[in-house]
Formats: sequence, structure tokens, C-alpha cells
Amino acid sequence: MDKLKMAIQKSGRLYEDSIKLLKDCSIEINIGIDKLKTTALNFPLEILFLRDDDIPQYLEDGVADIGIVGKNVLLEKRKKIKIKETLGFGKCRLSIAIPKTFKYKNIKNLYGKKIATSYPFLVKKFFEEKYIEAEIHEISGAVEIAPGIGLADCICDLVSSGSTLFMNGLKEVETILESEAVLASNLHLDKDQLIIMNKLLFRIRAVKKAKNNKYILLNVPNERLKKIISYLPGITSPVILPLANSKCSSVHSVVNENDFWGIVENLKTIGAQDILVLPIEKIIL
Ligand code: PRT
Ligand code: ZN
Repeated sequence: MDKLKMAIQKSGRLYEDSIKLLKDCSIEINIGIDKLKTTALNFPLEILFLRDDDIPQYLEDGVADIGIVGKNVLLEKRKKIKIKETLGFGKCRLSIAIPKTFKYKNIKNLYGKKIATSYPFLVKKFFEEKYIEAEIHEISGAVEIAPGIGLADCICDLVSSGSTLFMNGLKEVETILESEAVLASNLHLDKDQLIIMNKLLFRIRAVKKAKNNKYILLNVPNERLKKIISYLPGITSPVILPLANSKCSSVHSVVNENDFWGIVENLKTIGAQDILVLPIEKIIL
């Protein structure tokens, strides 16, 4: 079987998490010194290291079959490729930011303003949808300094912590896109390539599911068991095991990260004891 060619960012914000994702999927790779490409040792995958901006084009052209790229880049480039899975890292938002001194009430205040951005297509689309005319000035980097040097009235750029905006005297006023890394694919994969991609997606989904859940073990007085398990759905249902102390049982279950603290607080109030929480490596349903 041929290998599937996968593009990932050569260096930058998505590199570490992309490599970690492969590792979490039990795919072993040796990264050479030149770091142009490498082959997985235990999975039919060839990995190409590229600049993130080039990945959508390479996917459309079939130079790479699948790739990891920010949704922001993918939507800006408008190539004929398909998003197969969101990956939960590289999270950021594409936002409009204005100088702190700018008196802003609503989006209409941006009418006729000059906006510096590296995302001209997405910004243009946003303003067209709002029927606002604005002048878009495309720049490729250091967008946040544009208002300070008189190049633009405001900017549209990626934001994660917000500290870059803060340090440049800017404040965020509108979010035009929520973004994260995605796995995208070429539209014309053959049967063998689809088989490999689906095997990889199966692993990625198991890893993602595990990351969003915790394994929880607790000891419960038997008379409280019914109430306690009503708070613990588990994957199918919770496991209940007898303890040496016959008045108590051990309950094992899986809890979603988002609901975790609420559930634990309730369990404690109802009488759960000795609560242990463990990370899960993979969940295969
Ligand atoms: O060399 P190459 O072209 O491959 O990389 P690059 O320099 O173009 O991209 P890189 O590595 O900076 O970002 C790759 C991807 O990471 C982006 O396309 C996004 O999908 C994602 N990502 C997540 C971010 C950020 N968070 C982010 N904060 N990309 C850029 N930023 C920048 C932003 O542009 C601004 O300058 O970080 C600054 C703001 O960060 P905060 O934390 O101060 O708000
Ligand atoms: Zn780039």
C-alpha cells in the first residue's frame, strides 16, 4: 500500500501540537536535520514540513493528501479542499481591534476606515455582509503596529491571549472568526488513500475523546450508591465493585472535562469519599 502524504507546519505555533498529535496516535517519526520530509516508522504516512500558508495550495494540487492547518488560513486561501476534523489546538480568533482612544459604539463606526490585515478576503467578506464600506490594506506581518505608525485606523488580526493588542494600545471590538487547527484533505483521494486517512481519523478521534474526559474512581457507602450513580452516567453505565469493607463500594466512571467540577462537588456533598481522578489515553467506542 502506498503512503499517505501529510503536510504539517515546518515550524511555528502548530508544529509542536501536530507532532504531539501523531505521537498520541502512536505514530512514530524520526525528524531529520533538514526537516523537509520524513516517513513514519509504524504507519503508512509520509510527512512533509511546509509553511502553513502553502499547505492549502499543496492540498488542492495533490502534492500533499492531507494536512494540518489553521482554519483561518484555510478559509482565507479558499482552495478546493475539505475539512475532515477539528483538532482542538491552535485556538485563536480573528478580530478587529482599534486604538484605545477610538470612540467605538458599534460596527458602523468603522465606516470608511482603513483596516490593516493579513486576511483581506475574510475581512472584506465580513464588511460586505454588514454593508459597511471600509478600506482594506493588506500587510503580511506586524499588523498590530499599523495604527501606531499611521498606516491604518484599525487592524484585523489573530488574537489568543490578547497581550499583543494590549501592548500596542489596541482593544478588540469584533470577532470575525473563531479558529483552531484542522485536518484537511485533497478532494480526490483514491481508495487506498481513503483507507489510510480513515485509520488516522479513527485514532485522532479516540485521542480527542480521551482528552475531553477523565476517569474517576470513588468509594461510596452502599446506602448512597443509587444517588451517587445518578450523577455518573459513565460510557455505558458506571462500574460498581465491592470493597473489603462490605458497607462500601468502589464506583468507576468517565466524566466529561466540562462537567467535571460540578459533578465532583455534587458527589462530595452526597457522600462520595477517596475520589481519584486519572487522565485517559484513548477512548474507542
Ligand atoms: O512560518 P509559517 O508561515 O509557517 O508560520 P506563521 O508565522 O505564518 O504562523 P504562526 O506559526 O504564527 O501561526 C500558525 C497558526 O497558529 C495560525 O495560522 C493560527 O491558526 C494559529 N494561531 C493561534 C496563531 C495564534 N494563535 C496567534 N496568537 N497565529 C498567530 N498568532 C499571533 C497573532 O498574529 C499576533 O501577532 O500572535 C499574536 C497575538 O497573540 P496574543 O497571545 O498576544 O493574543
Ligand atoms: Zn504563515
